[in-house]
Amino acid sequence: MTKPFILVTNDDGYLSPGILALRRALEEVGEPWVMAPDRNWSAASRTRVFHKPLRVSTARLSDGTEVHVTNGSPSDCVLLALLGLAPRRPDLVVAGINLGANLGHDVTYSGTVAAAMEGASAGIPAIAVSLDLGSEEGGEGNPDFETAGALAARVARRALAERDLLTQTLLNINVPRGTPKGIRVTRLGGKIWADDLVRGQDPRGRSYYWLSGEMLTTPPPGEEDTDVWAVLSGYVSITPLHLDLTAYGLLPTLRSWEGDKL
Ligand SMILES: [Mn+2]
Repeated sequence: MTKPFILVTNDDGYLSPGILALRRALEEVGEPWVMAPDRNWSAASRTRVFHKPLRVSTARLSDGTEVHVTNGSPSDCVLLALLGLAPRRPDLVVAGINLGANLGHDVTYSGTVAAAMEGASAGIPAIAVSLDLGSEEGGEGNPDFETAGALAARVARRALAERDLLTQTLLNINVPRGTPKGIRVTRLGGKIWADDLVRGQDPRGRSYYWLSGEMLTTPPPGEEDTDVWAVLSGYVSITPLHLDLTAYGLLPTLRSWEGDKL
């Protein structure tokens, strides 16, 4: 039997230690094939580069394995692979391991989740894997890729076994800091950042604005079933997501508007 073919990508760029750990962990599950961005696209969401040509080259990770690298976005990586650059259609798309959690409303900013969305949109089971670094995000830190990698491999095996269930759906996995207390299957929580605008002046006397903020650090009470609560409480969170953003609850009320005179 041929091994499952697994497309691996990320939004932190191919030099991120997260993709190295993910690729290695997925070798236990199938045949990983990497197409990753040549730079950091964090918070790029589902960007699609169509105003300039994409280039693809090969490079090597620090363990010597060959990867494919592009100037395109995380979503472009998946599209390039699906539209002919991968040797065959992937059985699974896995994005990560992202340096920083992707929880609640943040999933719509995330390039990691967007790459998994691209897989889901093509009808391929997909997984996004992110590691909470708290305030260390973007800094030095000492991320524990062992736990996140092992978890990604375990969920990948399950996703492949349930592939008929996971069409048009992705699994958003977030791993907490420290040793996880367990696994929670969750719904999306809310806003996890208290936004802040930092104003300053550059050396030429012009104003600049830096969009910044503080991440929530305590689990929001009354939201025990959410991804935000789970990760801030020390649990691994698995949230099934789909691309249908329709607010079904509003449809019956809004349909009365259909009778309005134009
Ligand atoms: Mn990222």
